[in-house]
Amino acid sequence: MFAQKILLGLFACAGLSSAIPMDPVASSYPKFSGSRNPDSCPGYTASNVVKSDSGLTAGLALAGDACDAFGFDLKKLKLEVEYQTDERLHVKIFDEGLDVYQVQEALVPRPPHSKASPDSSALEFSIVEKPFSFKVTRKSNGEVLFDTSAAKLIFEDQYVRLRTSLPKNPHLYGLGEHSDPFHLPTNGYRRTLLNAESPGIPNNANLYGSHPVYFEHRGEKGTHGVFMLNADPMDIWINQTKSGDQYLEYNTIGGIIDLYFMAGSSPTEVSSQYADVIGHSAMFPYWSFGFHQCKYGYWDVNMVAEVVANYSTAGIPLEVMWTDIDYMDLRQDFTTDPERFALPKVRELVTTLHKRGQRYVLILDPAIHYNDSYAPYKRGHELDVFLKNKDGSEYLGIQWAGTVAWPDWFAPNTGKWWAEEIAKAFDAESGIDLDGIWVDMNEASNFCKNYDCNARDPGNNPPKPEHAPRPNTGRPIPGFPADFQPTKRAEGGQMKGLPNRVMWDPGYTVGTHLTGLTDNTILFNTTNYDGTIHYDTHNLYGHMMAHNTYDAMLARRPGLRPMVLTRSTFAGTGRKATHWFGDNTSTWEDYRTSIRQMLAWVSMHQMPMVGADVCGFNANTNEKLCARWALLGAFQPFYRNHAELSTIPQEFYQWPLTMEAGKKAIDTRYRLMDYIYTALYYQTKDGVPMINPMWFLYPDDPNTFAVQEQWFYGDALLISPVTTEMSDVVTFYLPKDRFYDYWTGEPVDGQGANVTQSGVSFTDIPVHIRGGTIIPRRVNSANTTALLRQQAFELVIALDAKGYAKGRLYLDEGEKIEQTDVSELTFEFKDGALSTAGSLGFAPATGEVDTVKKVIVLGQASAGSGGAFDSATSKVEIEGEWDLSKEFKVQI
Ligand SMILES: *[C@@H]1O[C@H](CO)[C@@H](O)[C@H](O)[C@H]1NC(C)=O
Ligand SMILES: *[C@@H]1O[C@H](CO)[C@@H](O)[C@H](O)[C@H]1NC(C)=O
Ligand SMILES: *[C@@H]1O[C@H](CO)[C@@H](O)[C@H](O)[C@H]1NC(C)=O
Ligand SMILES: *[C@@H]1O[C@H](CO)[C@@H](O)[C@H](O)[C@H]1NC(C)=O
Ligand SMILES: *[C@@H]1O[C@H](CO)[C@@H](O)[C@H](O)[C@H]1NC(C)=O
Ligand SMILES: *[C@@H]1O[C@H](CO)[C@@H](O)[C@H](O)[C@H]1NC(C)=O
Ligand SMILES: CC(=O)N[C@H]1CO[C@H](CO)[C@@H](O)[C@@H]1O
Repeated sequence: MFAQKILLGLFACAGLSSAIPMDPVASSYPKFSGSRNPDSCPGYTASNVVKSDSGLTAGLALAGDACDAFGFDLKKLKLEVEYQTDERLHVKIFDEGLDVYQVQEALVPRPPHSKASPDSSALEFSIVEKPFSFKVTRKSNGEVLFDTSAAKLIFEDQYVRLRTSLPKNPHLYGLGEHSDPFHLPTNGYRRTLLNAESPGIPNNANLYGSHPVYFEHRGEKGTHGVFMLNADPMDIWINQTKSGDQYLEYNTIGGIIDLYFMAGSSPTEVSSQYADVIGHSAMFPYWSFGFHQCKYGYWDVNMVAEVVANYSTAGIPLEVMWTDIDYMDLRQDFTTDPERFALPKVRELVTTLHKRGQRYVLILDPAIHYNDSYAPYKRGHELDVFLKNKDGSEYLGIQWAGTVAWPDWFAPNTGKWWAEEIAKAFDAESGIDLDGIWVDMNEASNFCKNYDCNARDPGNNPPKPEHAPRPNTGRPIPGFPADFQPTKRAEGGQMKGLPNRVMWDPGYTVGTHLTGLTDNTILFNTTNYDGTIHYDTHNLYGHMMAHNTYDAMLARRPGLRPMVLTRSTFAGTGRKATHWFGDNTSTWEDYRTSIRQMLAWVSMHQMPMVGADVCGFNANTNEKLCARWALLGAFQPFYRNHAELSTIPQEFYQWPLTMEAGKKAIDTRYRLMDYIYTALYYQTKDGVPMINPMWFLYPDDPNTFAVQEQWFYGDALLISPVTTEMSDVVTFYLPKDRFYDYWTGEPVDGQGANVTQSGVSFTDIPVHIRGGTIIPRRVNSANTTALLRQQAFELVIALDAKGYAKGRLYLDEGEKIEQTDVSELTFEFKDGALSTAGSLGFAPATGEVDTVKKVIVLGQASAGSGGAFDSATSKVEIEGEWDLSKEFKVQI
């Protein structure tokens, strides 16, 4: 959540120029004085290559005079190669002295080295000693996947370059977070990874998160993935040399080279292997698939209640109500505005929501109002949880609350303090008994542009909330208590970062959409408690906040799966949190963008519970866009309508078309909830994505490689929305396969060609079932997910051309972390009969139902032995009663 106009206003009054000045303040910092000529760099020579049973090590020495292109060349490096599993190869190049920053193990736990043998590995590592380079080859077909002879390695304190050559016209994906084409450009393309406040989610720019992993698809020759575990700001160039040689090049301003090669060879296998590297997604509660409503500008608790009531009156199921920073007193975390969101009244709201089977989620920002009479600050100060200046005083910035201090997530008490504040403010008995937490502005976003900002100047404070005229407090800053701890400094050999680096304008300039590297965030020279500095750890700030919030919610609601939504992320954040795509605009362009972003997040970044702000965040939406978006969002994992302060209201009940579309969308989504919940479960278990890009299921069909406006919801439902303004026509691709129209059940034979469908009303969305699949769904929808669980099931069997189909269903209680009674069912249809198998431990709670009342077979040539047969659509429907807690067979 972000109000662009406020920031712009702030910049204007701060009067800063857009050029990045040389650091005028910190004369103690060395100025950059390198050659800026990477072509002159000598590269490295390998020696002492020692092979072991499952890898090799070597020493690397600078092969000539230092070039000091954008920093100082490191003379001695080490190479470590591990065949970790048969499908995963780990290649690490780091400084001999172990000073260079390495991402802390606790933040991104490393996968185990299972010591596979080079002989059994799908990949082969080969080394050229002089000039040093290495190659990774797929053994089965000799495909060279990675070859660093494309350019000499450069390893400096503030610049690391590694280039690999690639085949011509490579099919590359991933490298989020961005809003660029799903199928990445290959010429002159720069991907910057530098987490930043990004209003309008611009194209070709760094956004809120960093996921340095790419998937490369080579059609029938296989798919592989490459993950670079480096959190420093970086540019990844995908470009061609003058002579047309294709390459991908990492340019980081620090850290080491830490590469994980994942052999695939199918795209879903790469997803699974990546999940094994950075951690599998958490399982999120059943209710988190319900429909969510939020808006910045629900300016009092009465209005929040009114929105809930209006949804009800309109007959549109609302599962989760959210409140943005409006609820806070003076924009301070853990407070409620005494007039507009009086605590007793908010408590009453939550009690009422809970009684109705609905949920409540609130926002928190990382920045803590710097004010001695603000208890969360005071307690945090006493526990020494805030980032420090060199002199031990707290490092200050400006955020919604005005002058703020920032939690240092590395300090020993910070997690505990955060959890205690959450426990206190959201205590079920005396506070707000919320169900989930949304963490925002955690890149971290700082309204101070850079070191030139006087955070203590009340004139810099953001305007007070609209709709809430209150006295201008002015907020003079009190002096610092004497008991501040001096900041710990890094000592050598601890992988905490080299000393004496240039903080403001290192030689290599990453391509941020902000005007400077360390703009509008926590200054890069700020030291963390463990001695690392923000220069290296900046991209991990949101990741840490999200993970700490998960832990806090778990402590607050022991045993229950936390629902934490975060804006800023790093590789592995999905282990504990969900994400929305940030602050975009109510435009058709952004509606389309949400599709390709979802594809990358779910299938490549292992963050399955994602989605865009439905109907758009910034600027006014309209009835038709919002109607289409209601349907689009229903087939994305996280489904929340949310808008900015100054926009018109956009709840689904605001317009007739939107209301009709929203009802249909939610009805369809809810009936399919167990199907998608099952898909999430298998993603958490196996890393197999719950949303499939079309090429994941048709990897041999080149027509699918660049498809970014269609997707598979689960692995059975192909969604092909109308994507252009005020149109009722959509052209979409159908691979050569058997499909069925989801709405009519009619068979549609894909020809490996585009199909144009017209007359798609604003309350329709084309959906096809892929032949060969079985979809469990509820016979009816319901107003809440709790009531939904009281509906019986039906099974939709969509036969492939050979009369075969299979599917699966996972059933559990829905919210507990430790599940004891679960079912993992498989359904199979062959030789004219449906059969079930699997573990059958699920016992429905009182009122819940696990019976199947209907079996629907699509693509059946004749009536078979019973049931109603519709020859026009070749559909058979059989009613009956089958218990999912027992194995059963149905003969058609
Ligand atoms: C960071 O740099 C700024 C600007 O030069 C300086 O005022 C500040 O003291 C530095 N902070 C630390 C922790 O060195
Ligand atoms: C891509 O490479 C070409 C050829 O080396 C070069 O001229 C061009 O500047 C590069 N593109 C960008 C955007 O740097
Ligand atoms: C709720 O509905 C009423 C009646 O249509 C309308 O006047 C009111 O503005 C709505 N309130 C909100 C917050 O949407
Ligand atoms: C701190 O907050 C209190 C309570 O809101 C307020 O009265 C006081 O003016 C604030 N002090 C400063 C220094 O901002
Ligand atoms: C289908 O249409 C899209 C959009 O017009 C186009 O880019 C694509 O190449 C077409 N695919 C095929 C197989 O014709
Ligand atoms: C939800 O509740 C409304 C109002 O009580 C009712 O009309 C509607 O049928 C319910 N919807 C579902 C899907 O049960
Ligand atoms: C990717 C994308 O669609 N970005 C758009 C987000 O919104 C801003 C403001 O409308 C546009 O300028 C971007 O192109």
